[in-house]
Amino acid sequence: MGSQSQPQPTPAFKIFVGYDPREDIAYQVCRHSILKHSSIPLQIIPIVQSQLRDKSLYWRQRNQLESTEFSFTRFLTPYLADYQGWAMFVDCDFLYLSDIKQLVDLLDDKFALMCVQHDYTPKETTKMDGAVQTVYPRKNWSSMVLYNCSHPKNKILTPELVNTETGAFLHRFQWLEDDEIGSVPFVWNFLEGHNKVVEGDSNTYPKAVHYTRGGPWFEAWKHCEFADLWLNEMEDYLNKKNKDEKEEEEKEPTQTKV
Ligand SMILES: [Mn+2]
Repeated sequence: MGSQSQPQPTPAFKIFVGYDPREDIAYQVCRHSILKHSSIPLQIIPIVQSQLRDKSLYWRQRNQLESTEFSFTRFLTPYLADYQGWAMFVDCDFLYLSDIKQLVDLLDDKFALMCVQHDYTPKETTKMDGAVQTVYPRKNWSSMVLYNCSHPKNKILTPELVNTETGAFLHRFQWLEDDEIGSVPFVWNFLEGHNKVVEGDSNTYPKAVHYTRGGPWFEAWKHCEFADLWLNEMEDYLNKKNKDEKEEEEKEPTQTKV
């Protein structure tokens, strides 16, 4: 009875992927793997440092210690999402094996952000020679983050702050209290070379592999764990790309040969 409201289209879930021109193929395969497994609409946006510089959103001096071009730009995610809804940031060296919907289903608005809370704390605080062991608090937490962009605490992440704060402040989420940081299962940021699959325990099977040491797109890591999965996905990506390009060519009118 009465007027029927049109079903609203589900807004696409935004995923920002750190882009580095030296690892273009890693980005392409990561993107392909996310889209291929997803049952929900997605918008995948590469975070490209040169574009942010052109728009005057990023002006930090380049530092030799930054291992990728997105070391700091990742923290612009809530800003780039207009501080609305949830959005994800992920490094380009991830390979998705599962539907991102399973991760979106875990989102809880009581948190300002959610991530895999890896524990890197070494068992001994001093090494055998008595030297102090270097501890990196929250190491790798910032490599895959689900941001509650509309959370008031994240309003602090302006371009001004992202361009001036220290790496420690940003990577350790020091603008937040501990209880504002939610946790998701480690299989969503499964660290190659660190995390291990336990035979028969499906809770340990990776849903997203993070080639944090370097992936098969680098000669030195061609034989790392899960290298075959990444190489197969690259094949799949290249085949699809070829097919799409052929279809595009066929659509164009035949050229008259002279
Ligand atoms: Mn990484």
